Amino acid sequence: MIKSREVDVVVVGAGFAGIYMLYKLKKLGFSSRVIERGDGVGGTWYWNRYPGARCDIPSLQYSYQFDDDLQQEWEWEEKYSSQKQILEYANHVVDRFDLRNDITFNTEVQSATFNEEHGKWTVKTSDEEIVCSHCVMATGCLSQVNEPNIPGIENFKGEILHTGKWPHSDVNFEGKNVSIIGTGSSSIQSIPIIAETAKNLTVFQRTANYSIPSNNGPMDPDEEAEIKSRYKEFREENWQNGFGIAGLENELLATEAPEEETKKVFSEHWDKSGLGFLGAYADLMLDPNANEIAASFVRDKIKELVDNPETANDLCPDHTIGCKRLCVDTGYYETFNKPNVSLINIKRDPILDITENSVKTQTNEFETDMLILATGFDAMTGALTNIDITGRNGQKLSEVWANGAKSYLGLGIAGFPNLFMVTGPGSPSVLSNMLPSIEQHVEWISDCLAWMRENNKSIIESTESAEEEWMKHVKETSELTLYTTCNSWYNGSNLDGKSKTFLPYIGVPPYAEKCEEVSKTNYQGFIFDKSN
Ligand code: N01
Repeated sequence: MIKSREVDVVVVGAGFAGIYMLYKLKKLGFSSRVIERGDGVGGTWYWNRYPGARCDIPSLQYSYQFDDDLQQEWEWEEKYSSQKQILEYANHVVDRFDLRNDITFNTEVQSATFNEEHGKWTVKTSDEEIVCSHCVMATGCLSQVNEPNIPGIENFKGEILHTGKWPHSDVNFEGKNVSIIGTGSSSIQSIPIIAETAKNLTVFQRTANYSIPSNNGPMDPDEEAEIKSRYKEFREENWQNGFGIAGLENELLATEAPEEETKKVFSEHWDKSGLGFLGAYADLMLDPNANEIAASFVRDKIKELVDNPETANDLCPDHTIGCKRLCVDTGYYETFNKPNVSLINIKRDPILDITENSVKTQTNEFETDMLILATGFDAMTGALTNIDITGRNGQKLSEVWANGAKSYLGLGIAGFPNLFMVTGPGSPSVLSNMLPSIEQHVEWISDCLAWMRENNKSIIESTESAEEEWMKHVKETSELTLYTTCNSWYNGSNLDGKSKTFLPYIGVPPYAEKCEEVSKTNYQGFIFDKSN
């Protein structure tokens, strides 16, 4: 029997966004329910358990700051924490603030429908109908996996795994012929570890990727103590640079520096900065000549690290560095020197078919016991369009977004009243440090809900004109940079049939300022209690 209940707010997803949203709603005294499809919290860090999964933003930054005792007391083991410790942290936060009982696990939201007559949403799961005033979609930017339809894949008799929904039990590669498709961050992190025990590892690469060594290691106690002694200030400083991440601020231009100096600067960044490599100079994502200096530095490194010149050439990307998400690795390129690892450039030798026990390319056949899809996600929109969301006048979100997602500030969508997104398309999200961005959105949404309650407003929605103007600004801002110059999941071009729209907003400080201005002016760009 379908149960039904009514709450003020339904939150979809119990990743870092859903957890903090729930914490804030409880503090404000709103009744709420979080629906989570996994059997535990953690979102991305719950699902992406592939070998080597870790965060490539230092954990002292990729963590909550809303509670000072929490940020002071929690001890990260490494500079870049493993998926395991990040998941432990998510669970710790949930238990510390007593949030677990407000989450319904193992439950997928099937639909959310706005009832115009009552001004309420009905959220349906397989066994429950929840009526609520507001819906907060904390569904994550990288949570709907991309499972490509490769000819013959249904005939494969071995194990098929996806990095984005990795099994919870140990996966054994020993003695197996493993094939992995895709060479993004997930693949680049897992390949060195799989190669340690697999009999053979064959990597099918469609597009080579730039990767910078993480130089990960145990947490430096002096650095930790120094940051913790001025944590608030440290967080505020980071929030002031374009991506909300320390080490990406620089005013020097690569195009104005002598060649010897750029080599020295890039070498220093290669040895210590990980993602911060792109912060070596201010013009790397603005000027193609500057970008090429950085790109050719990395290509030279690849050629130094990889013994076989043909493999090295295939591993050298030819696109703008940084316009696909930069990868950070531990021993990725060096892994191709192992005798059990081979690289197949599928642009030159395309995959034609998957059989019961092999991957067949145009010129070869690779025996395969285990096939790993490291093929990424329907990023930023997939988790939302996968739910049957119906707003005013019966409009379906999947149809409204068919030609590209539109939103006001990545928070609200015209025609979908009382529905908020955390780090939705049109906000800095994936081009920022996600944790502070999540906190900023959750705080903005909770302030708005509290303001509505105080001011007797029951319905909020963004206007079409505010949305159009904002998305125009998102587009224009992206066009000032080199982020739009290649195929990437930032612009939907990783998936056949997805509209090519650049979705993240570039620039944390102006974005945060705009959000503040909107709330200070009684939510300019939103309207309240509109009647039909
Ligand atoms: O996914 P991806 P990911 N046939 O989309 C290829 C975050 N993350 O899971 O480039 C053959 O980057 C595709 O090829 P192409 C991070 O933000 C963070 O690795 O589209 N190949 C590509 O090589 C990251 O960017 C961490 O030509 C196909 C690969 O599959 C994001 O998640 C760790 C194909 C997919 O790469 C996604 O990373 C891991 C097909 N049909 C991930 N379809 C941190 O460290 C796709 N590909 C925080």
